[in-house]
Amino acid sequence: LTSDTYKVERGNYGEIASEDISIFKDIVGCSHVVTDPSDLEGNNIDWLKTVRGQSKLMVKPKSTKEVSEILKHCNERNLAVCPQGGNTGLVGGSVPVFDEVILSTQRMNKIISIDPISGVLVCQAGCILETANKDLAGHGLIAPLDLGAKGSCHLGGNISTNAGGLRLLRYGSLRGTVLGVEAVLSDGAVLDCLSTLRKDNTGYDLKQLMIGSEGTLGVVTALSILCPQKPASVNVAFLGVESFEKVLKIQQCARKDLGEILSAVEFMDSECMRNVTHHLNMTNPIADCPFYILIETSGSNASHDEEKLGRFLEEVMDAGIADDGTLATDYTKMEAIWGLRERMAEAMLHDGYNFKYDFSLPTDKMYDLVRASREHLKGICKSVVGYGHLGDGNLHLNITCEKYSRDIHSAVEPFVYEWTSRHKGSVSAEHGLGFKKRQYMAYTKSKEEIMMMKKIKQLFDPKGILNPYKMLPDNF
Ligand code: FAD
Ligand code: S2G
Ligand code: ZN
Repeated sequence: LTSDTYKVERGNYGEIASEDISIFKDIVGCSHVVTDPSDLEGNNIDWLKTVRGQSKLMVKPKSTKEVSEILKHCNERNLAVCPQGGNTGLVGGSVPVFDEVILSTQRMNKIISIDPISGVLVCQAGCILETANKDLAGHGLIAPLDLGAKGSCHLGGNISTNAGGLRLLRYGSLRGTVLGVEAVLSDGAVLDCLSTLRKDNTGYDLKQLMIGSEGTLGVVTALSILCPQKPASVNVAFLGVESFEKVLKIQQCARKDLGEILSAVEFMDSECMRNVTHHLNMTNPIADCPFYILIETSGSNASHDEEKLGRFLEEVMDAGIADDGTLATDYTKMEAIWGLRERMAEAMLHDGYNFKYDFSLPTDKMYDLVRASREHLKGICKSVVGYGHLGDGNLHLNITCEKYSRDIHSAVEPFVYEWTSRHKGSVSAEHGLGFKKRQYMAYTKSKEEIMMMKKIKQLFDPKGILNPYKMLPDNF
C-alpha cells in the first residue's frame, strides 16, 4: 500500500541513536536487540502482507521489569513503540507505520500457574495460545478461546485485540473470562491488576480498559484467565444447505435441540468452499451446496450428547432444511472439517489481494451484505466470499482482486462500511481497528465516545508513544 492510501505523516518522535541501542542492550542483553534489517523484515510486515513499517530496531524483553525499563527510556527519549505479539493481527495494528521501536513479547512466554481447582491460568503475555492450550489439557482444562491463528498468536495479543474466535458462543468473550491483567504504561509504571478472583467489585475495572486497547494504552505483560473443563465428548456436524434462510433455521434448531452442549455455529458459502478446496487442495466431505454450516457440541456425557445430536440431525434432515451432512465423532475427521473453516483466511490469501472485513450485523441481515457487495462489485473483483461466526452475528466478508488498486479500494470502501452502519452493525466485531480501519470508527461510535476515548489515551499515554497511528481516528 502506498502511504498516501492512508494519508499519514510521521509524528514528531525521536529517532533511535546509538546511546539508545546500548541502553536497550544493557536492559535485555545484546542478543535480544535486533537491528539487522533482514532480521526485522518479518516483524515490519503484517500477516496479510498488506502493510509494511520501517522499524530499525526490535527489543525482546523477558520480564515485566525489562518492559518497564524499556518504556521508561522510550518515554524520556520520546521514541514511539509498537508492541508486537504473534503478528497475526489483520488490521495492520501489529507492525510499525514508520520507524517505531518494535517491543516483542516473544520471550515472555512463561506459564506462572494453573490452578486445577479454580481453573485459572496465570501466564506471561507472550504465551502462544496453542501452547497454553496443550499445557492446560494436562490439567483437564482448555483455553476459553480458539482461533485459526492459535499456532502463532500470543495471549497478550488476544487480550489486546479482545479476540473472539471459534469458542466465543460457548465460553463468552475475553471481557468475561479474563480475570486479571498486568500492563506497563508509557512511563514505565506497572499497572498490576493481576487478580485471579472471579468477583471483585472494588472501584473501576481497569483491566477492561486494557482489553481491546490494541497496544495504545499499555503493554500487557501478564494475564489471568478462567479456563473451562476440557469437554469429555465433542462432536462436529457439517451440513449442506440450499439457502441462507435455511442456515438460520438450522441455527435455531441447534439452539433448541442441543441447548447447553452447543459450542460453535460457523457458516461458509459455496465461494468459500471453492476457494479452500482449490487453493489448499482440501476436500468437501459432502455434496456441493450453496451454504455450509458447522455445528459443534461439547459435553461431559457422550451418550447424552449422541441422543440430543441424533434428534437434531433427524429434525433438520427429515424436514429437508439440510440437503446433505456428515457427523464427525473422531478427532481426525473433526479436524478435517474444522480445517475447512479455520483455513479460510489462508485460502483467501492465495486468491489475490484481500480486502478483509469483520462485521457484526443482525444475523438475518448478515448475508445480504455479501449479496449487495457482489452486485456492487460485479466485474470489478475476483471473489466475494462470506463466512464467519454465525452464532455471534459476526460476518467475515472477503473481497479479492488480482492486485491492489486504488479504484477497487474506493469501489469497496466506504460502500461496505456505510452498508454496515445503515444496518446498525459494527465495523469491527473482533479484529479491532488497528491502522487500516481506525478512520472508520465513527461508523460505529459516537463523537462523544471517541472524544472520551481520546481523553483516556491522553491520561494513559500523554506523549502518545504507544502504537501511534493505530485504533483512534485522526479526524476528531
Ligand atoms: P499481534 O498481531 O502481534 O498484535 C495485535 C495488536 O495487539 C496490535 O495492535 C499490537 O500492537 C497489540 N499487541 C500485541 N501484543 C500486545 C501486548 N502484549 N501488549 C499490548 N499490545 C499488544 N481474530 C479473532 O478475533 N478471531 C478469529 O477467529 C481470528 N482468526 C484468525 C485466523 C487467522 C488465520 C489469522 C492470521 C488471524 C486471525 N485472527 C482472529 C486475528 C488475530 O489472530 C487476533 O487479532 C489475535 O488476537 C492477534 O494476536 P497476536 O499475538 O498475533 O497479536
Ligand atoms: C476467522 C480470520 C480471518 C479472516 O477465520 O474467523 O477471524 O477474516 C477470521 O479471514
Ligand atoms: Zn473470526
